[in-house]
Amino acid sequence: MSNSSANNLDAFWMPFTANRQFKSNPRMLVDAKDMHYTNAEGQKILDGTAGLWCCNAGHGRPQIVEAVSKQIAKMDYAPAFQMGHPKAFELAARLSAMMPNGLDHVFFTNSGSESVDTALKIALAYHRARGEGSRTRLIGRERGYHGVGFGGISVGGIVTNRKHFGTLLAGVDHMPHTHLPEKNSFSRGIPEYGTELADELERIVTLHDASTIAAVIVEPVAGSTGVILPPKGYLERLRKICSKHGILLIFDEVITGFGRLGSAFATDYFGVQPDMITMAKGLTSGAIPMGAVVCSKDIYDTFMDAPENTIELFHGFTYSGHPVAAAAGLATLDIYQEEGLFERANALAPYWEDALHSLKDCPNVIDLRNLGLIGAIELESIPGKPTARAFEAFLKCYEKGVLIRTTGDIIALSPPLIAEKKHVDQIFDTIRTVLGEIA
Ligand code: PXG
Repeated sequence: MSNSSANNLDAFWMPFTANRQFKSNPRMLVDAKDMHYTNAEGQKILDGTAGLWCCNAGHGRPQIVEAVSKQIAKMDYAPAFQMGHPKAFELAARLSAMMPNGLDHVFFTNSGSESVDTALKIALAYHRARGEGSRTRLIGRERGYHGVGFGGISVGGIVTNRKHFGTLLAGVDHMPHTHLPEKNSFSRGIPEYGTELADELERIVTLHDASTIAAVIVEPVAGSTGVILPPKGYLERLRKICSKHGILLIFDEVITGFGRLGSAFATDYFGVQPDMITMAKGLTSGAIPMGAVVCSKDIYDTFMDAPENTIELFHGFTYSGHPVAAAAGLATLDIYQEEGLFERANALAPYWEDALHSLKDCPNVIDLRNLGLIGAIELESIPGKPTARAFEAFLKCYEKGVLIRTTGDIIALSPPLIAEKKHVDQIFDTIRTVLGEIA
């Protein structure tokens, strides 16, 4: 037996974390309720990030706790293949009812990464089922984040993944990102310039030929790489180009789903309908891991053309539609609905926007971006030390009792949708103070 103790932090190899930095000065969270965490020192920390963009209903919601407890006591697990249980069907039906018409079949996963890889596989198998098996290319975008599976990092556009993990999937191409600071800095909401960047998809189609392309995947609003917004009309144009060439359009709504923009999904916010939507995070308000891919009727029906006793899609996870996760999902959707949390986010968004843009004159702020209850503060990097300034801001905000998230030198904010004006004030007052202190 190894000599373990509660204070030994060595064994846990932490994800996406500077392990040695953390372990030299741990930030340990031990409790969570509504808008706040409590750390091991007993300090209350205001959650400016909804965990990691996931706890949209806030923390420690009794309805979710009760639903999960009841389900785990009643039936902890049921085989996901060739067997079923009622709650997965119920949740799928509820989700499908939240979707625009025609997006009505739900495949369950356990995370955003699994949702993305699932959607990409469905796209490939769909074309093959239609007799267009030559459509094998996948198109993503620079600075896209689609999780950490091999599919996701291949269509994603993050340099470090390309540097560290080899050649990735073959047959992937990328559109340019839509971050145009020279034209769009300090835009409020959707930026004006850059619609024509969607036409790069036409160039890529011309290069590879439409008959080789299966799908295009984008985040309607890119989150992880620093909040990159789609220029006015951009997503509409992508939709048109995809439809024209028989290419499936996938919206990765892992962060934009479940009210983040003040509507149920980004597809509603932008009025642009993809063929598939990937989701996770807010599906259970972060309480239990769960993800899903919602597909169009056309995609589902295409698979259902196969002989009746065959497995139509050769794909699935041990925990697809896990009963406890499904119970958490149902309770979460109830909360969203009963408390009108998406509408509430929408109502708070103008206040949020004003509060964010009040930081314009703070030291080293070179851009501010927002949509719904998302905010980004881009800081001038310290020469030769990229990421250092934002990380210092992160540490100082934490000391002062506010949790923010940073990527590169960008501060990204996404509070739970139950946030009130006083929380918004505390988040931005703290950041203003900290930016002054670290100038
Ligand atoms: N797609 C998108 C658009 C995401 O934002 C994933 C897929 C992957 O989800 P999973 O559940 O496999 O992690 C994500 C995840 C951040 C941050 O701070 C963002 C994510 C995860 C962790 C941190 O920006 N997004």
